[in-house]
Amino acid sequence: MSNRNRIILIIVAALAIGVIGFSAYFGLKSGNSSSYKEHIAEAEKYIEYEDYENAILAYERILEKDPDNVDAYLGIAECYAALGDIESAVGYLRQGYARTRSAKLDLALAEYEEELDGSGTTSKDDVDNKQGGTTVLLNTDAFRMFGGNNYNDYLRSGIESPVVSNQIANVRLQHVDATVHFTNTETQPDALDGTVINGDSYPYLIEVDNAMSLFGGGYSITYDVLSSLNLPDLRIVTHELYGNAVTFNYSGCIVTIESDSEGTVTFESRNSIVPEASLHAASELEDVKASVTGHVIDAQTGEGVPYASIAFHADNQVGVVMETVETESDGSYSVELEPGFYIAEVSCDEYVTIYSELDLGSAQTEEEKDFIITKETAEGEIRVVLEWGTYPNDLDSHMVINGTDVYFANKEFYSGGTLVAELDHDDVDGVGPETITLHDSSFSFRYFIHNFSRTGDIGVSGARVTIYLPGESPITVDIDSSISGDYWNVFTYENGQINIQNSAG
Ligand SMILES: [Ca+2]
Repeated sequence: MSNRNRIILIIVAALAIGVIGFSAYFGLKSGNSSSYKEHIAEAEKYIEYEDYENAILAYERILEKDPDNVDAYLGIAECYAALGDIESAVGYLRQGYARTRSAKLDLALAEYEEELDGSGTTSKDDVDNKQGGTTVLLNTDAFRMFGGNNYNDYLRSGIESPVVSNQIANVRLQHVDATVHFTNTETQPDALDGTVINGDSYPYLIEVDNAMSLFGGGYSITYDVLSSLNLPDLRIVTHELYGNAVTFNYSGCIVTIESDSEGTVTFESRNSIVPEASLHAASELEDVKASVTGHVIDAQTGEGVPYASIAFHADNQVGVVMETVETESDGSYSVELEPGFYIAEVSCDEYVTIYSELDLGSAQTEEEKDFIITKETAEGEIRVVLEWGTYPNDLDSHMVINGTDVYFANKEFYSGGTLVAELDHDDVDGVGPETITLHDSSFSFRYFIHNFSRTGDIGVSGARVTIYLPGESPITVDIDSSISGDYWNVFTYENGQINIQNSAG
């Protein structure tokens, strides 16, 4: 993920000329006969993510069109109750009952009124614990970067100018709120030469601004929840600087985070991450091979592709082939590679061959890498495949054709009884793929991505969209990492022309 900008297929952000510039938001609001079903599906998915504010907005959109919709009143009341705001829940139910005289609303109203009389106050603690328990996930991409990157690797992924004083060089990372520190140590005596950082050296210390960014965000995390993540060597220790701290080893990092005496960590906790590579002399790191494992996955089914061939080229796609492997019957593969930069050429009968980069830092001993490939498209078909990193959990692809949005809540679009476009499935647990196929390329459309779960920023999601046209090389668009907000406008397709946007929506 750190090195995507090197790939040859990359499409640089281009200004789309003559593109209709309406905001991505209106794609969601576009009215049509199935919008009720879509809003219900949206609201239910928001509830799954405990994003009650957006669920309420989705129910309110139903009420705008249909003020007598009993399910929408009930849904809103449930959301407010989940937020601990029983008074608002009761308010909505009263309003709904006054309009509809529905027995269902009357019953719910009685239950909530009883709860309101009983407790009087809201149960914010319950809500916090609930959120803490379900949204916590290990930020594996960050740990992999901290454990594997030397100075050259950080340079490639983007840094600000190093600040050197007292023989310590502090390097601020771009796109990641963290500082990496370099200095000469016993194991790395040549890390710094005056103000110049040696490209092969590892930071002796890394600090993140927000300790919770290591766990997918949020306010705090208890020791119980940390324990549920199965972190190797996790324990509470006394620390000379922090007082109490939790410590664990993960992905080549020794991690220490300030905590209270019970081991609870908050977003403000001071922290230090030490890459184990910085503790070994350079000579010990030579001849260490990385074991790379993963799957080749079919973009439409999400299943492994058996007997696909992966050729690992050194440095670039016409470079020497260092290793070739074939996937097993479940689509899995494993290979041992020297540290370095590779282009993997993935091919299989009836599938479009892809080229994908693989960056193995010199301290890396394990790497997981999946490759997503898709069958050749038929004449007149266009297939668009979305993939991304571990965070956010849920990005959604949207293809808007003639004002109809094809997305998770409306997976198919028919015209005159013929299926024109379909979403294969909604990936909700990170990485992808999520694939939309347009069966009739005489239709124009625009394609955008929505950060549904918001468990991470879209700009650093590593999102990549690959556009497959029959008989042509696939076009790859990697998200511009400066994009913020919840929407990414990727491209439009009009009159047979693809116009890359790669802009915030
Ligand atoms: Ca999704």
